[in-house]
Amino acid sequence: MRAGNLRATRAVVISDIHLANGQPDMVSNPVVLTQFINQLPSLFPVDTQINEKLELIIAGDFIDYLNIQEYSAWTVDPAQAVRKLADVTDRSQFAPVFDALAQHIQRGHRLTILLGNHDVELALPQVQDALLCRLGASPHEVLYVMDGRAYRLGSARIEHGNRYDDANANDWTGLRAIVSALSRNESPTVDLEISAGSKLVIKVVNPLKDTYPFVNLLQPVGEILLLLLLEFEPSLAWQVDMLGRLLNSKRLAERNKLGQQPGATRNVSAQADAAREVPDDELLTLFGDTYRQLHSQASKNVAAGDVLSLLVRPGRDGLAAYFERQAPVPIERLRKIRAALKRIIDNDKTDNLDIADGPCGAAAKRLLQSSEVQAVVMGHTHLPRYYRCDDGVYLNSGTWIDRLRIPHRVLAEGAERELEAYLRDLKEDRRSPCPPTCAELRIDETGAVRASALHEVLLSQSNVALRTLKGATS
Ligand SMILES: [Mn+2]
Repeated sequence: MRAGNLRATRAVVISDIHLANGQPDMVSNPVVLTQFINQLPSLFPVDTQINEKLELIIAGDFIDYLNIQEYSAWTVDPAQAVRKLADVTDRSQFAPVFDALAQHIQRGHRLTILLGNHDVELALPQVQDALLCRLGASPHEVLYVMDGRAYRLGSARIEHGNRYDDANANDWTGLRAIVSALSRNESPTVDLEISAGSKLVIKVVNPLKDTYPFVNLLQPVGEILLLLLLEFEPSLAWQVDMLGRLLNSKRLAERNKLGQQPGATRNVSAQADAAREVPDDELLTLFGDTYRQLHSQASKNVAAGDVLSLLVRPGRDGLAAYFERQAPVPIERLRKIRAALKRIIDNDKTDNLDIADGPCGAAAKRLLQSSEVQAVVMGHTHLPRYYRCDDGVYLNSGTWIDRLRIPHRVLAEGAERELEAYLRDLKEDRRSPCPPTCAELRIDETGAVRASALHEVLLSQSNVALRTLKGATS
């Protein structure tokens, strides 16, 4: 049986917007988002003959609580979490985004918000109330899907996708107990298990943002990124043991390569790891002991207080310090940086849209095997995707943050000085990001997915326009 819908729907999915107030902003042009929401009815006109409804679905990581000051991996106090939300919605550059959403609801369109891994606080009842209040909406007018289920819209299944990334999975069991208590203004009696990914953002990525404003734009946060950061800031090296332990649990990210149905999500960051990966020979040659230490940490659980003593502070031998005193960066170091960056790009397969890669892609293929499921939409990876097979279609809605495009020429052998110039530009926060993307589904009144597409959203003058990358919906 298909999930009941009985209403034709033109569904637009966006995700991974990461609105926050930590500097620098991950979304440098919120005007595009505001315009996009304002123009939804004309960009995606509904078929009035069949009484089609327009629905905007925000599929996780809408707000980035990990990047709202004061930084914390989890804000359980509802009053503080509400204040942090207001710190984002009140910002002059983001307020129009929320005004546009309010207008979207006022016009009678639908809004559905799913939970991600950077905005777990949106599950708190007080935060949900505050957001409704900001949008001038009643509980009936915004659908929150924040209990671990996939959003079922006809034969489509929509979810953030972090369920298949053990290092960033949500502790739904703990969260449910907490929100149950908070909905009655009781005090929660359990602690949330905070994911290893959240800890890495707070302990390593955020402290380096002032010096290297692009670090939180590099995805995914993992071993290669840490090798890169070690080349940026050699002072990190004395803590390599700690990083290795954190990584060990971060490497859980690669454990569920097949996108299998996960086990219990309680204690997500404390499970034993799986088989060791094969070490990368080139990285071993270039980075030697550092790589060995990061990569071959004995399996240890990450305890709650384990990373508290981790201290990340830019030093005199840091890349930033070289730039400051206009000294040339040693070639050897640039070569290591190149090796790490190359792997980050290769991992991304940035230009391949029509693949179902990684654990999210594998999970989507598995979900599509059910005859009831015709389309799966996820976010989380920040990589837009449109993959079609006999069973249906998998879309990834991509991201609205400034996704870096690293020119291949600066990564060529012998182009070390060009790489240095590129890094210097990045350090000055000169970016040329990829455009944001959205996924679209047209679902008929029987619940069948009739059409699907992946679009880029481009700003021209003060309006936005769509460029369809894959699929077609009209
Ligand atoms: Mn995410």
